Amino acid sequence: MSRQTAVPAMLMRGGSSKGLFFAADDLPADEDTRNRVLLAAMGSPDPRQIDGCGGAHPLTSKVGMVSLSKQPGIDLEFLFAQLQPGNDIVDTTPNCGNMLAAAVPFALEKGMIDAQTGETTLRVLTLNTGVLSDITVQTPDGVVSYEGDAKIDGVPGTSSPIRIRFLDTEGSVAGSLFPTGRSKDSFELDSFGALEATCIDNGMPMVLVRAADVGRTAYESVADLNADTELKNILEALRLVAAEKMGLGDVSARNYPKMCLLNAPLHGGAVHTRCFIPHVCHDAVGVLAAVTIATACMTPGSVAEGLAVVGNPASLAVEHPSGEFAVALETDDSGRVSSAALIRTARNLMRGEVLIPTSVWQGKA
Ligand code: NQM
Repeated sequence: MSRQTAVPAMLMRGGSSKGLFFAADDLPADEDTRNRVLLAAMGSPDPRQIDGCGGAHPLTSKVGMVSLSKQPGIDLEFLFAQLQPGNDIVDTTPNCGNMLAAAVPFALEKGMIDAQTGETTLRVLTLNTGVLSDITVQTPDGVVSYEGDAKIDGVPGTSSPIRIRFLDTEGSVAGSLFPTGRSKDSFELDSFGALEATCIDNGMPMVLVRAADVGRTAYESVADLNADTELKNILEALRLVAAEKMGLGDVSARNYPKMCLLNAPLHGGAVHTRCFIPHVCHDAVGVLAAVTIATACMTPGSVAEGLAVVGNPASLAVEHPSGEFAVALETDDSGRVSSAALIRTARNLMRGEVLIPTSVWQGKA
């Protein structure tokens, strides 16, 4: 018999992210104890996460918690937690559209809710920010299917498609789409001078910068950008002042706003990007980050103006280091983006129990 506390869990890939999924009821109800359990499960704050299940990278150091909803018209509630290799913060403030993609497969695998035959669509409330989405998973014979023809860049091979339609992403964390009140601001940085940026939140708070304005192209490799300390220092200085102006306060210990360099598309898409989340360069682009960037491309006066090539809002490709991310935006009569649809894939990689030292949690009474 193990002297540790066994907590049922699944290791799941959600889009181009990966992490542990739990039924919320299987975790401690008290938030401080729950956070200590999650840190132990993932192995943070050790940067290598050697004593836990985390993958020593922000994209593989994530947790999803799922429960049935008691609210009318909502099927599931999803809570995302970002843990970082290297610190002991369990951040449940921002969204993660990639991990969200695995929430419905997890609930179906766990038997929380019955699948339909063919496809199963559930309405999911993301508790982090209150965002609602309709998520459709392929369930031939009433069982989740992971095999199919859908390809998402940043993940090898093909899988069964998961359709996500976000219903209300505007101002998810910052309260409004343009939290500074403008589609473009100029910031005076001590170390750099004046720098123009668009501060925007359509599901993810972001600060967008023209790559040329910081002497870069956004066509550099992820490895080169991760080694570019001068650039990272400029972006962090901008992030801290922009966040204050966005009403987000002191974000030095937060993983948002995300930073993004923009340039003209190279491969027929709408725009080319290099995102920082916020201190590591993303190998692809986040889901709600892509929705937010695509929204900026449609906005007159943003820093994307003059770079972005916007044809049909129903098909906007955000180019990133490992390919492109297609977003379909719907707009209302005033031109405001009212919903965003996209395809992700996910896979259950392992199911079992995560073992937590009893000094961290003795389990439920
Ligand atoms: O923007 C990375 C990811 C994400 C978040 C990050 C995400 C989103 O690629 O919705 O998915 O921005 O830290 O998983």
